[in-house]
Amino acid sequence: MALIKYATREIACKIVYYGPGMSGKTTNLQYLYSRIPEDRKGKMISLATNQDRTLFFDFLPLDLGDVFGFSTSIQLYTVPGQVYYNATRRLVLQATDGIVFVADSQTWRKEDNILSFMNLKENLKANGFDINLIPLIIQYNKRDLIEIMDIEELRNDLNTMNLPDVATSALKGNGIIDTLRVVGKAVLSDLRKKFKR
Ligand SMILES: Nc1nc2c(ncn2[C@@H]2O[C@H](COP(=O)(O)OP(=O)(O)O)[C@@H](O)[C@H]2O)c(=O)[nH]1
Ligand SMILES: [Mg+2]
Repeated sequence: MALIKYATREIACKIVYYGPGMSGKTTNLQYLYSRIPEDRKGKMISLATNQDRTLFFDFLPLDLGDVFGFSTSIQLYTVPGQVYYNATRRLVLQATDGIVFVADSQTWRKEDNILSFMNLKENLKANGFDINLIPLIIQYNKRDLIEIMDIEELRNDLNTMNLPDVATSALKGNGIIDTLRVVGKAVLSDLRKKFKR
């Protein structure tokens, strides 16, 4: 749940980048970090193993400026994708306002994507979220590689709910800012609905 401070007119939202290990979640945040102006970003924190893999999470705070008269910030997190880190994933998902599911488009990652998406569903449920209500978008990453699945195949595997989706290359930076824009929009329109209730 977004933290809303009426007295100081501040909103803080949380977005989690989820997906199988090595799909490009950390690379998403690194690219955003490299592109966002100094005065709009905080320090990026990565807790990684010595093989450079996310151990607990990566964290990047962003300042969105004024939204509905509130000064608004977004905190971006990634989860470790490796199967055995499930307790950590569940913990990082707590109180999130939106999710980007980062799929690896490579043909050989088909099964890993599907398993990770099932794992997301389970962990959302365990945290008391309704997958039909939480702002969720799908990213088909690594589109710059050769042996990749068609978008249609990825949609069949992962997006039968017809969620907003984006094709990206986190390595080249294609579609990465767009991804943040799409999920940010979904989170803010969800917040607006909650405000009205
Ligand atoms: N070719 C290609 N490689 C990528 C892309 N995104 C990430 N990678 C590479 O995939 C590996 C894993 O990326 P990382 O962001 O650490 O994955 P994470 O486990 O999801 O955080 C790294 O070697 C990245 O450079 C992409 O869009 N294209
Ligand atoms: Mg990572």
